[in-house]
Amino acid sequence: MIRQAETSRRDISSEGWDARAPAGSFRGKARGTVAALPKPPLEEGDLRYRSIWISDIHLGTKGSQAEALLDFLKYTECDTLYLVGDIVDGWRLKKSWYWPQAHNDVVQKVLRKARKGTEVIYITGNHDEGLRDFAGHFFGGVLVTNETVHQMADGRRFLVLHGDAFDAVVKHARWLAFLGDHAYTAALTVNRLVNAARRRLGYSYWSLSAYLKHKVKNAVEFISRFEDAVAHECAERGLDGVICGHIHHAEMRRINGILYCNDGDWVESCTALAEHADGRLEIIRWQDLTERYELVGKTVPATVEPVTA
Ligand SMILES: [Mn+2]
Repeated sequence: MIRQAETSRRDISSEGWDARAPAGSFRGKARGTVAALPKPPLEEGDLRYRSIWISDIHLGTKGSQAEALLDFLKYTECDTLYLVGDIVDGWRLKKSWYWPQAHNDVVQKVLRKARKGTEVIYITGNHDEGLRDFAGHFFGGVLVTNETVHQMADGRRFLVLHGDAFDAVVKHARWLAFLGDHAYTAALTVNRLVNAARRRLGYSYWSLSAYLKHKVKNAVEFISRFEDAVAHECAERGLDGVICGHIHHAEMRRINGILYCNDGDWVESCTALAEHADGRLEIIRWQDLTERYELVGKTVPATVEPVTA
């Protein structure tokens, strides 16, 4: 059965997820007093992490915050960079070509990092599902794969995947919960087969986010169903946590003993997930970095205007 989530934000903060997070430490403080103090300068590559996860960049669409992402990639450095799907929006590009310089610069920046020693892993999403046929191949030093398991510095093992595989489960959660585990597993398989068939026939992917927009009242419920489904799959596989994207909603919380992490997006919220050298995880919000540091040589204004996808 897909159990009701027993979530607890207390669990996470008691482990120090929030308390020791440098980028998030200004949250909740009076912004007026912070602004009056001189900010520490931040130069290229100053923010070092073991791993960084970013997803849902949607390059090739007007909503993509490519300039902000370029700066984020400039000030951060990591051993492993995970691109967790929907990086290039293949569907939109098929409909109408939109490829400004900044979008090209993001691609170049990532390839440059790969050349200079960063391990770059591209997990496919539903908007870049054309790449799914190339899983297991390297492109310019970037490994393309559909999902992977990441081992944190402290030994914990996390499933890393985009998350669209759970769309059918989210959509039909009510009767699946009633029918139990076998139906849940079957739904995952059906979801994969149906979408593979749609892709071969040239149909576009059934979009959860578009569906959510039509069901605004239920958005919160859908997000929690998604989180429960992903965490359930992770528990089935005996892993400690999961890192995904897809729903454009950054989050880090415990669901039935599983640490559910979502790295958010670079269309609306401009967020990433990062692992520190000791295995500690943190959600990084670009807005927080611009407020906390004096960004030396940044290319975009400090305030990122959110754009709806
Ligand atoms: Mn997606």
